[in-house]
Amino acid sequence: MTRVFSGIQPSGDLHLGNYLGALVNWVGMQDRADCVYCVVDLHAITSPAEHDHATLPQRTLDAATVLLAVGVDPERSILFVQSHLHEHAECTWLFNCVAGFGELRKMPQFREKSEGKGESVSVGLFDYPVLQAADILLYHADEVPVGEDQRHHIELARDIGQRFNHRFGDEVFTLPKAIHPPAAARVRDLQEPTSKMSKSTSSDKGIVNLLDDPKRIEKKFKSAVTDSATDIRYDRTEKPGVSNLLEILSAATDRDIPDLVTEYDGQGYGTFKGAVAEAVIEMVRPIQERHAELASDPGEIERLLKQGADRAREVAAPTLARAKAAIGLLPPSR
Ligand code: ATP
Ligand code: LTN
Repeated sequence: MTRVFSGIQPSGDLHLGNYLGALVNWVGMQDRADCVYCVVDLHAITSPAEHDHATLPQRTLDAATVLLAVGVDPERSILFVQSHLHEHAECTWLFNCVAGFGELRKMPQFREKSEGKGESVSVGLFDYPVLQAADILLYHADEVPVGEDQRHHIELARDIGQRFNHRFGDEVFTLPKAIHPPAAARVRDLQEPTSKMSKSTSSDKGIVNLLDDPKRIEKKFKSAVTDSATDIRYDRTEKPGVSNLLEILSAATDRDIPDLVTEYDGQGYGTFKGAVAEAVIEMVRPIQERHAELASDPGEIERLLKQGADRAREVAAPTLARAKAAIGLLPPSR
C-alpha cells in the first residue's frame, strides 16, 4: 500500500487555509494509503521568532487535538509528536554527512527566513530541510502531501535518499514524491484577497480560525473585502474577493462554482456573504464539537500520542538501524 507522510508545525491556531489546503487532503488520503502524520515540534524550535518555549508544550498538544478533531483517525493512521522519537534527530546527523552545504544554502525558505539576520541565524534553521528529509525517509514514504512552498524540501529529501542509496548500497531509502493540492485549494486573506490566508501575515479580520465561534465567523465574512460592483462571478484578477468567497463556498458545500454563480448572482453581496458564512459555520461545527470533547480529556490525547509514537518507532527504528549499518557504524554488541 502507498505510504504517506506529512508534518505540521505546532504554531498557533489552524485556519481555513490550513484546513482546505492541507488537512482535508490528509484526512481523505486515509482511505487509500497508509498514513503517518506528525506534529513537528523539533522544526518549531529552529527560529527564535516562532519559538516560545513556555507555550510550546500546550501548542503541540493543541495541534494534535485539532488534527484528531478534523478527522485524522488514530486507529487507521499513525499520529505522533516528532520529538518523542530520537530517531528523527539521529537520522538527521547521518544525513548531515550526506547533504551539501551549497544545496542547503540555496533553499528558498532558508534564504527568506535568514534574510537580514546576518551571522546570528541558527544552524538549526539551516539544517531544517535535512530534518524534514529524515522525517520522510525514515517511514519509506511514497507520497508527501504539502503546499507548493515545500517543493524544494521534498526534492532535497529525494536527492539525499538517492545519494545515500547510491553511496552506501543497500536500497535503504524509498524516494518520495510531493503531492500538491489543486490550485483552487489556496484560500486568500478575507481583507487582502490577493494574498494567501496566513497565520504569520494575515490580520485577525482576514483569517478564519477553525475554532472561531459562529458569531465571529459570520462577522469576518460579512466584512470581507469584495469590490464596488454588485455582480457575482468568478474572476481572479478583476474580482479577487468575490472569487475567493466562491472558492470557499464551493469547498464548504461541495458544489461547483458555476452552479453557485447561477444561484447567487443578482442577490447582492450581503446575501452571498451570509451564505458563505453559514456554509463555513456548518462545515466547522462538527470539528468544533469534536474538538471540545477531545480537549476536555487531554490525558486521552497524550495516550493516543504515546500509542502513535510506539507505532511510529516500529517503522523508524529498523530503518535507522539499517542506515547506520550501511553507513559503516559498528552495531553495539547485544
Ligand atoms: P505561515 O504564515 O507561518 O507561513 P501558514 O498559515 O501559511 O503559516 P503553514 O504552517 O506554512 O501555514 O502550512 C501548513 C499547511 O497548510 C501547508 O501544507 C500549507 O501549504 C497549507 N496552507 C497554509 N495556508 C494556506 C492557504 N491560505 N491556502 C491553502 N493552504 C494553505
Ligand atoms: N516544513 C513543513 C512541515 C514539515 C513536513 C515534514 C511536511 C516538517 N516535516 C515532513 C511534510 C513532510 C511545512 O512547513 N509545511
